[in-house]
Amino acid sequence: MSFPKNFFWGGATAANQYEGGWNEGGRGPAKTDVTTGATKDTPRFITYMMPDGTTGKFSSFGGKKPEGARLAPVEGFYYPNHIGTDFYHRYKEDIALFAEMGFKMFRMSISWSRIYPTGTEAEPNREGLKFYRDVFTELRKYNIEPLVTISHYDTPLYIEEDLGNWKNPEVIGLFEKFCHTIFEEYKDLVKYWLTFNEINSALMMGLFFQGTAPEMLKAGYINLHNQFVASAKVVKYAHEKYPQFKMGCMIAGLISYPLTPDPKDILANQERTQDYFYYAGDVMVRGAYPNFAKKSWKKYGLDPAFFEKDAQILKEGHVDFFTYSYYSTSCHTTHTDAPKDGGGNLSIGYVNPYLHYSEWGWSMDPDGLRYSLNEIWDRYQVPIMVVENGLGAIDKLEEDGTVHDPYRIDYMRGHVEAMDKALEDGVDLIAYTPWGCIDLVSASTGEMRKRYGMIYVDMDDEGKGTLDRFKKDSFYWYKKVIASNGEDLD
Ligand code: BGP
Repeated sequence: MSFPKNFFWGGATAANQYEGGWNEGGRGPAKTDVTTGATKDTPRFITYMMPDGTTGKFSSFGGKKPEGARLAPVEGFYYPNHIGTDFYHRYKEDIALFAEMGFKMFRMSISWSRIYPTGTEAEPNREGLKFYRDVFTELRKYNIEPLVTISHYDTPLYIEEDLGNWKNPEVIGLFEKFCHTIFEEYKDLVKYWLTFNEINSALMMGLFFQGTAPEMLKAGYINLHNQFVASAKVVKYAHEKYPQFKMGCMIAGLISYPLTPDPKDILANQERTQDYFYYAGDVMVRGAYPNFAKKSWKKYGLDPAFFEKDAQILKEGHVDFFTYSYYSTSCHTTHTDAPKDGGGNLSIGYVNPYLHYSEWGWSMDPDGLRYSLNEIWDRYQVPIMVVENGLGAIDKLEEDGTVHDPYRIDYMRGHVEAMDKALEDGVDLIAYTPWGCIDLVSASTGEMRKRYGMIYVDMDDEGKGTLDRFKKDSFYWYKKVIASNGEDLD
């Protein structure tokens, strides 16, 4: 086995899906607090209230609220992110379980609205700061290295609703303030930081919904640019002020293959990979827009000067390491009569006849992990972390408190083997933090039944359950994998 001695085995979570305590400790609301639960075939809705007290909802995938409406939780709907799986109250118990599995690293995010409830306050919320200090201190007690995502899908609602979110360049300053606060506060406890989770998701609309309006796609490029600038500014700041920090990017692993050897498919897939994957990676790791960016700007009638004006700051704020999420791969083709992958309306490409698919229509492709690791390493030559990976599946809690999840063990084994081979290939891979190491709320569907964890949490899609924790078979398997540094995969 080729895993280095100091390899970071661990797990990954995000505050909005895991933490709960949504209206406790002075926390302000985020958009996920007004987003309902759903299923793989129905979209999550965002709810609102009109000045006359009437209420309504619109799809979280590209819907729009009516004039005069205010986003709000309304009666008769269930909001799974309000509770998540209650890390807020149970972090000690959970961290003890992670330590029992042998975690060396734990990926989590800080809820921005727990520190600055609207994002605009002059002073941070001390109670919020204390919460994360307690969590990091608890992790350190077990020698678990925190890996902190600064922004993981939970901008304060006020910024989203009243300030126009990332299309407003003022938000860059608010983000900087937030980062300066947490850097100073946790400088002795946290070393590894990721600025934005899946930053390329700003463009993913175009991938999910073929019919997305060009103005929305155009807005995606502008939002993304402002996030790049925000990231670069705080990376530069951190490098100057806290030389011990390691700053990383986090890109959604939209890895795809041409569906056929038709050269048109090869080109189409290359373009897709450039647009959705390397566009973000190049800016964040190389510190400059790639040449193919000009083509996209032209396509959407965007003025290159808007992007080029910040060239210096992008150059000065490039990251130290690359991280990505990797669940599955898809295929790309110009032959559009081929069957689509995904579940419900969340398709990202075409079905690969050589792969098997999960209950949510996601392909299972360990070789794609090895392939992508090699591609990324060749391109960027900076250390890489796989910070999300896993199988969303329905698990059954048995009467005796056990959960038998051989499908998850098979999935993970395949991916650990793939990483082992990539290390042999010469890739500088330094960490593996599988997603939802403990069950939490699904981002795309809001479901609890789509479980990734090695720890089962008793909670269902209607918010019923004790929130008690149970060790799945995969818990014991992963513990063995970590103890043997990737050698014992049986
Ligand atoms: C990634 C997100 C996570 C996570 C994961 C699994 O895109 O960064 O927040 O949720 O996907 O997706 P889902 O929860 O939709 O199954």
